[in-house]
Amino acid sequence: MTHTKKRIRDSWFSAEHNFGGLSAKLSAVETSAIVLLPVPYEASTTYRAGCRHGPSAIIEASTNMELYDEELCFEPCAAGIHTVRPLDVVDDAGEMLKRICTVATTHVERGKFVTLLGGEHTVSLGIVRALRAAHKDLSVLILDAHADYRESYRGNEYSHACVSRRIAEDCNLVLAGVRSLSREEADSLKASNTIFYSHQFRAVRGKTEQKALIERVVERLGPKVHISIDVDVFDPSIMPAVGTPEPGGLLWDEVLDMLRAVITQREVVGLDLVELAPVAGLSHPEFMAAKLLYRTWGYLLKSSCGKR
Ligand SMILES: [Mn+2]
Repeated sequence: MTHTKKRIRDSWFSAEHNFGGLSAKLSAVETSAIVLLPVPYEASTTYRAGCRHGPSAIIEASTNMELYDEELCFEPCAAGIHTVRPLDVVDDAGEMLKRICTVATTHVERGKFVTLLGGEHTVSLGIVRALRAAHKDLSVLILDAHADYRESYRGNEYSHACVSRRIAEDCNLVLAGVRSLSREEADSLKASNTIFYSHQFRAVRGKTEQKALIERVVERLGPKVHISIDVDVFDPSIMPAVGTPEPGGLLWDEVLDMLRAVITQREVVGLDLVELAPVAGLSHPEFMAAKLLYRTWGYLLKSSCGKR
């Protein structure tokens, strides 16, 4: 971390409050390849609340992060990252998803790579709808400790606990890193062959076996992919700032290996990162989430250079 960089503590509406604390030139919407859409929506959290504070914590952490990527040897921010003003939140999930879809569609139609920053996992449905309209045969890879595959939960079909079920109704769904689900969810997911459990990753011995398992995940995806990352996919020892932590999760390098493999072998058309609920006194979770986004954009930018 640089010690000279000034922390930016302005309000959401300040022009400087954008991902990476980028200059106006590097964050103008017209010239940015990447558009970040913060959605501090939280309505159906069932355990520890706070994911509505995730977007602001991650963006603030990102303003203290090095913008040179030491793995990729370039500065992904040179492609431009525009941070949209956080969406106004309404309680009604149907209305919230409509708003997300409208804003995401505007940017997708302008050729931007849209990244949604939640908030609770329900928001992913909004960007998936926008991408589905633009790309037929969309596959969605969800990295999550929870299957979230219930038909409805506590009478709410738009609960975070149903998000992958809703996505599977319209897209080819692949779940990875799961370690918490009901028997009914396990039975239906087994039948559709779309689930990779965290214990499968934990059981691999060495890089060759790990690579083979990741290849099986990639093979299940069609040519166009949206990636949805619920940060609770990570082991709680490295990512404690989540509403419902589950032991036995994935590690930093494993998630990067999977993202790198998917991005180099498929056309990734969208991304979201959700469910970070900051913990007072801990800053590594939001730094990790900011770096994860930045690294993923780096993979995407490198990969699209190579493909053209
Ligand atoms: Mn989850």
